[in-house]
Amino acid sequence: MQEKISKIVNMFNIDGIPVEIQKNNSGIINNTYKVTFKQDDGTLKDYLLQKINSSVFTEPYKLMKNIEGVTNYLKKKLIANNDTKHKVLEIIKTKDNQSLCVTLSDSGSVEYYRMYEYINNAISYDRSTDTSIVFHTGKAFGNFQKNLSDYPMDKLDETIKDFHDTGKRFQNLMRDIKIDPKNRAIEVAKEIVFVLKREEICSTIMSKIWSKDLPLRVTHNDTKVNNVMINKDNADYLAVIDLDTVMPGSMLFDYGDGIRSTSSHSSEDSTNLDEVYLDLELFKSYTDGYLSEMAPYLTNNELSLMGESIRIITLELAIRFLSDYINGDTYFKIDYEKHNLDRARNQIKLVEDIESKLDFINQYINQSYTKYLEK
Ligand code: GN1
Ligand code: MG
Repeated sequence: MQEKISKIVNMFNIDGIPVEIQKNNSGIINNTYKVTFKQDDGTLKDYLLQKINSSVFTEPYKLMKNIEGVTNYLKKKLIANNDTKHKVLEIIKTKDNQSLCVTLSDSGSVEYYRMYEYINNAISYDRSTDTSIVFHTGKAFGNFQKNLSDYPMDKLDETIKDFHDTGKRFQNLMRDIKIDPKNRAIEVAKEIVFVLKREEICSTIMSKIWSKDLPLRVTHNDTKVNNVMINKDNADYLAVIDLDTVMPGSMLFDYGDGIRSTSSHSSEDSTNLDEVYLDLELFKSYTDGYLSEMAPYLTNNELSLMGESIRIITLELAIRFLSDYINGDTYFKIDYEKHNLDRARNQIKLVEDIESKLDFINQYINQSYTKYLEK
């Protein structure tokens, strides 16, 4: 494996020779490696190599075109705003000036690799209980959306069709239960009933987008806490990463998913369900961070659905993990047989807890909105 990876690494336009390759295990879709180069002057420099999961992202060139467009635009915004504190992902091209290195796997399938500059002096957290880090994670995604608010949406390709169409995810689950290729549906009957009871909320956001009651914006669509690089020195954010799903969408999915992933008291696959609940201090911090950037830009309809969006996106993840379990674990990477089932149960517990706290959540969002609108 190492030998193959170093061959791929050498296809990129980088000075020096690769001296170390380390696998990085965060992220449950693509494969990521940290690669250290010894440069011609003897100093070391790190890069990030990723193998794109091409059964999830079926058109890698379109995806890279999206990322090139968005990162170039964001770089110009940083300069225009005199923002020297934050960074933008930097794509490293291949020696023949392509954004992707294409190779064949041992079984003959086509594989796509890309390289980024490594963001130094930064950490990405899978979970953090530090309210300052959570505030800055919310701020990072709010700032990302704000800076892309005038990016021409027609330049973006849809990298995964119907990605946050929760209603479609629900229908797919119904289809998967019928086919039930691994005879697992019976085992998850209780979870299926939980989802069935909530069918109605699955179409809340998308139906309002179709009726134009909610605006489409350029959104990130995967606002997991580990998709923000945090500055080691001061807990400020350095850069938003994982831009594969940047597409036209609703800010509601970004905000809701940000809360789902930063503010749960336990990790996404924890099986100790008593410890899975929405931590309100973290929720408040993320909301403040997000609204400190985005409050002036939101419509009334967006504002009024922010609380509900947390519940909807968490239900969407429960549905996706459940579908993947029923289908025999073909989408998300798993570490053990029932990993997707544990993730689904975890998200279901989180939905229940969010539901019990919705009044407080809505009240706090309004309070925070008013505070940041006045600033
Ligand atoms: C995946 O690749 P990663 O880990 O950042 C997934 C997200 C899910 C998340 C759940 C393209 O994100 O939608 O919310 O796992 N990305 C894709 O952990 O499906
Ligand atoms: Mg990621």
